[in-house]
Amino acid sequence: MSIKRALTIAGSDIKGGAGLEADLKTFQERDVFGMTAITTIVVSRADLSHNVYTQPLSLIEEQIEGIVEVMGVDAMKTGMLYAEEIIELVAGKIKQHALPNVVIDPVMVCKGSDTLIAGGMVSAMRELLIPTATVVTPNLQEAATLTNKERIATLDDMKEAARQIYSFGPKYVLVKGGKLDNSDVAVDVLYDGKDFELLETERIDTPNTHGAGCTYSAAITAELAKGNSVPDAVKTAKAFITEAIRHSFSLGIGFGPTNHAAYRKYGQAK
Ligand code: PXL
Repeated sequence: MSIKRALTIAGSDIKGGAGLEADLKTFQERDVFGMTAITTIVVSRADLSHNVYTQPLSLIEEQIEGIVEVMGVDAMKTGMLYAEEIIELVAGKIKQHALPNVVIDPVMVCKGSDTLIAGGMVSAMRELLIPTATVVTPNLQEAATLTNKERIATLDDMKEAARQIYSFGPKYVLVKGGKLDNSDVAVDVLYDGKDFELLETERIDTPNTHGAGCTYSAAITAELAKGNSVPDAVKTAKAFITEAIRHSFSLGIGFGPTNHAAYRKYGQAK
């Protein structure tokens, strides 16, 4: 049996809907073997506060070294890295080991909390991490922050942001427009430095989208691990996340999770 291996370098979300928990569930659903290097542990409480516990740099490094030595990697993604030093470390490891099929999800904030992640983080992402990306997957807020814009309000703004982010050095940019104003479709823009491809689905109105970005980028990672091209990987992943949002549910306190099993159970997986 030869199963492809997907690594997530990400934070743990104790609620199980986002972070490396979402990644592992998605990897399993898409039939790749999931592995983790844990950067932070995010603890949510009943008052909707989050506490983020960063793991020591040496521990993060040792996890990545161990995975490379013992398991090998067919594709990988990054999620919450949280601190400038962690971004630097992870970007260095991706380069040092020439890790293939790198999906960078430039996570900056969690839903329900507006504390932007520490200062030098954004420039470290721009200068060190995003250049390692096969595909970088900002949402509208992340794309605005990365390009020093107040906000991204139109499809043209999304394209312009994609152009600018492409100039940081990734192979592809996917700007996710799920929250675009006055839109009844969820349109994402994929840019390869030449052409724009628009991926459009209906927009599903639900508060239960906790972990949607993690899940989408994990699905892209899984498809790349299996040898698919970036445009094909993104299309399958978009269908996967659309079903996961359509069949999302309320669970616990706060925003509910997406349904990682939905594409298999109700979608077009067969
Ligand atoms: O969805 C962003 C995110 C990423 N990673 C971790 C998180 C969250 C949001 O809760 O907890 C670990």
